[in-house]
Amino acid sequence: TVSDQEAAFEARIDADGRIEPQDWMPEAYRKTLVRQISQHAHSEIVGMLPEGNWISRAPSLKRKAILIAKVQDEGGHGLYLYSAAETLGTSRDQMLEGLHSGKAKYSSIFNYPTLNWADVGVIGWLVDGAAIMNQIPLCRCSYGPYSRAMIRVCKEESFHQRQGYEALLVMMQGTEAQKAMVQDAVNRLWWKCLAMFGPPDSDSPHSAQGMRWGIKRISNDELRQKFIDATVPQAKVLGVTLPDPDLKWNEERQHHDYGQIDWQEFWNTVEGNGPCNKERLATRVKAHNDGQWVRDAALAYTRKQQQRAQK
Ligand code: FAQ
Repeated sequence: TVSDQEAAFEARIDADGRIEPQDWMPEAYRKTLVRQISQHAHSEIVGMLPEGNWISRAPSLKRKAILIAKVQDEGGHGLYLYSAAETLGTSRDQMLEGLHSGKAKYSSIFNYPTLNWADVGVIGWLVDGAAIMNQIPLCRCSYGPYSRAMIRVCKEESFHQRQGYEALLVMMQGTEAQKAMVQDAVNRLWWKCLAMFGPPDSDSPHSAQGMRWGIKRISNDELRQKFIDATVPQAKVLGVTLPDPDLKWNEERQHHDYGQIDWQEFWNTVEGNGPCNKERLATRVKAHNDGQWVRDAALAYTRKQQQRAQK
């Protein structure tokens, strides 16, 4: 009966076991996973765009090769995640329809422009850095396919983070103009990266249930704090200032205190009104439509193969 199945599910969650696609699960568990995985997958795919804009303008062959590899990795992450969502019964077409119609969410961070080359380095250092901080606990998420996808994603993200930090270290040993570019990129992106962890715990509707189900292991605010504590010494080595006058070590808490995040600006961006939302969505829809011939050709080829096999 359903109540037996529910009891088995609860027992598995309590024992910190994994739920697999063929297992019974409450509809609300399935729904929340599809919501989060869809949002995560779309973030990877839309996240290709701000950096993709710099592939043709990378300052050297080496930087260009690294950047192409990184952007390709992000496409790959999107595909693992769409596959993970398929195991929950939601097709890739359904998810793409949600993205292209503006209904589905993706990370707020990708709605800000990349204005100079240092933005590419800062995306690696801070955006991938924040992504890793959030995704390491997801490697222990209760849903098997999602947790396993995260292991490989995290390995690749850590290469992304290192390449960004290294690119910035080189720029910080360069000319005054190069150093100013790095500082400018940090100034524009720092606060947006802090918002990547989601709203404060007190204002996060999905947190309590997500924690209860072992989808979320560490809360939004705790991860944000860990990220800040890890980043401050890295900024010092780099020689940049993090743009927050309230940022300082609190001996009693053994953490850094920090200033107020502009949550109104965050929600405004999440709701579709950030500086680049329209441009990002239009680019994505165009890329999808321009790729129609590839999907048509692949389907025609498969059909031909099937017909031949039947003869
Ligand atoms: N942007 O109740 P909560 C990357 C939404 S990394 C937009 O706290 P939850 C790698 C949230 O969906 C970025 N929306 O929700 C890369 C919910 O709305 P809904 C992607 C946000 O799910 C690097 C509402 O606010 N990583 O792409 C954001 O418990 C470089 C209430 O929030 C992931 O997605 C936001 N920042 O916690 C690629 C990781 N924050 O669904 C390219 C997986 C919250 O009710 C270049 N996701 N919202 O309409 C998660 O861990 C969680 O979903 C959270 C949010 C922590 C993001």
